[in-house]
Amino acid sequence: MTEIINSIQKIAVEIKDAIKTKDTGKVESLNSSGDIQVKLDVISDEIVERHLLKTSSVIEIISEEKEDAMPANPNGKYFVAYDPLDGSSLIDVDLSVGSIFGIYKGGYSGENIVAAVYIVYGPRVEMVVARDTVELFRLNEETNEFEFVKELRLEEKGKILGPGGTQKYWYPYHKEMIDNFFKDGYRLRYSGGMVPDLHQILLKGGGLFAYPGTEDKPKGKLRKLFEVFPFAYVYNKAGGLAVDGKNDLLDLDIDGYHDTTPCFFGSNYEIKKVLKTYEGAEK
Ligand code: P6P
Repeated sequence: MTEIINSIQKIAVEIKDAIKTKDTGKVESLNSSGDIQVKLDVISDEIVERHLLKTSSVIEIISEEKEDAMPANPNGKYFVAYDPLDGSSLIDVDLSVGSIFGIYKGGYSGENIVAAVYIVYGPRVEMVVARDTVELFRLNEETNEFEFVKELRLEEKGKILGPGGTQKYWYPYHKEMIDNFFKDGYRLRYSGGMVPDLHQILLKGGGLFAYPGTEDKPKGKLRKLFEVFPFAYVYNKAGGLAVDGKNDLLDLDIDGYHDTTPCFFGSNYEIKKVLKTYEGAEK
């Protein structure tokens, strides 16, 4: 596991440099989820692939940017699913973006995830590593080494709300729930980048991030393997909860590598409100 985390640190430094120097133009291709790719998506994917394929403890990798898994080292024991540059379309408006890594043992499912790592490329470059606890590291740009900052824990109840999905297509009961949170004084914090949005809630004491099922996307938008399971793992290990509206996200399996799911990540108080709202709710 340490070997993988060391590889991810090298990946982060190279992607950080690429973001600052490479063209953010679009390429003529779509990724496996049908998202338009920018050149940095392809560049970042190549950086991750190069490092993980030579990481001896990795047996297989799969990228959000590619249809299928890729064999790595036959004697490895970890399956790594990753989103090399989540929210890349935000780079051309100079907003923070991130890389997400789910580390699985025995195959790809919520139950098989054994660690999660994400990187935030913002005014600083930070890495969060979730194993038994959740640890924050910050890149020392002079040495290009990540330095431990602190352990992260969620409060029982927070004050930040990240309401994703197209509001026009929210189910009525979901809209009422979100409106009630705002009436309770929650602060809206939503950039359109899952990594910085969830990082902010984690570091600012908690709250709720929601990307629900909607009339136009009943299964939500965010991908189980590359985005949802890793952040569900982080939030659970930080003392919070992560659900699809009814089930713990880490109890879910996958039908295909690129499955999506409605997802809610947050402090216990807010997630219990979500569960109560969605219990028996009619669409
Ligand atoms: P919307 C970025 O494209 C992403 O996959 C996540 O990082 C983010 O949370 C979500 O999509 C934003 O989606 O529909 O609000 O633009």
